Amino acid sequence: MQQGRRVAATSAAIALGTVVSAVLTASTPVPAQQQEPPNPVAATTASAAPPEQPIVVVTDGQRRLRVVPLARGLSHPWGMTLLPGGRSLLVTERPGRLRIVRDGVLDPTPIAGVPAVNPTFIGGLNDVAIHPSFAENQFVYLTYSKDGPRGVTLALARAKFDGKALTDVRDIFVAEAWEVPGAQSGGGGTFGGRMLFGPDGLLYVTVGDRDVKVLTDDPSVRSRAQSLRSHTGKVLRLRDDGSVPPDNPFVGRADALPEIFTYGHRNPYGLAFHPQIGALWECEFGPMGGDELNVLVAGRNYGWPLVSLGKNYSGLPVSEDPWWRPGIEMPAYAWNPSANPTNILFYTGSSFAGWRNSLFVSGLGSKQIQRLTLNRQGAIVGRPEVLLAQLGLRFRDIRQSADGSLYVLTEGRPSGNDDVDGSVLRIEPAPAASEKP
Ligand SMILES: [Ca+2]
Repeated sequence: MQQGRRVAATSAAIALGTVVSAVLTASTPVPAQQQEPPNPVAATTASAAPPEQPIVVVTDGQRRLRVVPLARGLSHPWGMTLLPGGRSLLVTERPGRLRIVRDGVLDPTPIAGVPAVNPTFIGGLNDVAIHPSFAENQFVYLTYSKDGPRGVTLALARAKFDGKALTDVRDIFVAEAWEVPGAQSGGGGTFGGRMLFGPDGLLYVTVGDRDVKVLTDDPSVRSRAQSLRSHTGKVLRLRDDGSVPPDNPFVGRADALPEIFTYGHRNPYGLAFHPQIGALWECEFGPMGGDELNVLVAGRNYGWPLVSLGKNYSGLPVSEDPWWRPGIEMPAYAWNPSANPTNILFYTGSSFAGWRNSLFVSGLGSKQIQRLTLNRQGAIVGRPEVLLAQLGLRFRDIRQSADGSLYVLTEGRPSGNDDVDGSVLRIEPAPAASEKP
C-alpha cells in the first residue's frame, strides 16, 4: 500500500504542478497601490505546514478566499462535525483521539471515553457524526478500526456527549469485514468509515474493500466487494441504534446481509445528499486511476473490481471492462488525473456568490479542493475549479457551517501516529484586493 500510494501521489503531484503554476501565473497584474502585503502563501508552498495566521489565497477561477487556521498540531484529523449553534466542532484524530474546538480554540485535552482503536497504518478513529436530534438526545457516533479474534474490522459506536466527556459508549454495529493485517499490504486494507445522516433520519456508513493484497494482482480479497454476504466494499444504511431499516434493499434475502444499501465499492470515503434532487452521492478512490463519483440507488452494483478505470499497482488494468458491464452502474464522474476524494459536500449557503449547489471535493494526494458545477439535470459540467492547491496540504474532509463558511481538515504526511502536522481550517470569502484582508 505504501508503495502504491507513493506511485499514485507522484503522478498526482505531476498533474498538480501544472495546476499550481497556472494558479500562480494566471493573476492579472494590479496597480502598485492596490497590491496586497507580501502574500504569505509563498512561504507555505514548499513545506507541508498549515498556515499560522489567516491568509488570502486565489482559486484558479480567480476567487479570493480567506483561510483561517482554527486548530493546529493535530495528528491526521479524519472527520469532523459542527455542533448546534455553530460555535463548537468535534474532530477526530486517526490515532484514536476525539478533540473539540470551541469558539476557534482547540481544547488541549482530548475528550475522554473514545473506544480503543487499532491505529495500524491507515486504521484508527475515523468519522464523527451527531444525531439529527442531538440537542435532545446528545448522541454522538464514531467509526473506528476495531480489534477482534478475526483481525480488524470497522465498528460503529454510539455515545452520549455532555460537552465534556463521552458516556454510555457502546458498539451498535460491527461490520462483517474482518481481515488480518498482512505484511504484503504494509497494513490492513482500507476501512471506509465515512458517516452521514440522511434526510430520512437513517445513518449511511461506508466500508472499504479491506484489500490486504492491494499491492498484488490477486483479487481474492477485493472481490468481497461483490459478495452480499460481506460488508466489505459497501455503503450501509442503518437506523440510529444500529439496527436494520425494514425497507433496505436486501432485507429478507437469505444470501445477503440486510444492512447493505449499495455494493461494489473500493474505498468509499465521501457521502452527500443532493439538496434538490435528494439523491445520495458517493466518492471513492480507485487504485492507480479510477477515482469515481457515483449516484447511489438502493441495491445497485457499482462494479469494483469487475469494472474500473484504474490500474493495479503492478501496472496492469484492473478490468478488461473499464467502463461498464451489464448490471453495473457507471460512475457519474471519473477523475483523470486522480483526485483521491476524501469527502464531498453540496454547498447550500450564500456566503460565496454563485457557489450554491456546487459539489466540493476534498482531495488527499491531489492536495486540493475541487468545486464541480452541476446542471439542472444534476450532471457535472465543465472543468473543476481548484481551491487551496497553494497550501501543499492533504485534505481529509470538508464540511459547511450554518453561516455558510467551509471547514476543511488537513494533514502533511500520509501516515505516522506521532505526526502533529494536521489542522482545521475555515474558508471564508476574502475582501477585494484593494481592502485589507
Ligand atoms: Ca465503479
